[in-house]
Amino acid sequence: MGGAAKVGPTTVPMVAGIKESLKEVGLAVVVTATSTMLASNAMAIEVLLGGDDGSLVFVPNNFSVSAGEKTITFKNNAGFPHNIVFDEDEIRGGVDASVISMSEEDLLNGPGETFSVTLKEKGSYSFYCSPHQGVDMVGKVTVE
Ligand SMILES: [Cu+2]
Repeated sequence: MGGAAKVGPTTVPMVAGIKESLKEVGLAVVVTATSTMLASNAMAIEVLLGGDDGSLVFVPNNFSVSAGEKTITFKNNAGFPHNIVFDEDEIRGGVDASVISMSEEDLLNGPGETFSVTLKEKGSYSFYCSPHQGVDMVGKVTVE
């Protein structure tokens, strides 16, 4: 309890101090860099491979991102191995599915393994997990 009580009084003066020193160019640069870092983290979207209940699904399986701004990170959660293959017949024309996909044979085998992709062209893109396509492990992302 004593330790927790100290946090408030200690934190408040530090924040006030940073705001006051914004006039100093050096510190202003540090503050700007920190804000940029937070913004880019907020731009990422994480899609879980496999539901917490072990179901063979993408979570979420239908979502939107802004063109070229968000990195989509697919992360092994349950029921792996999984992979992510964009359907060449169901993605925006002119985009090479093989460039944004894992290969059909390539698999994420371990817990927490990831595959990331950034989509730059607007349109809708359907994707599937090749080991589980037969049980409808499919998803769709709309790039706006
Ligand atoms: Cu799968």
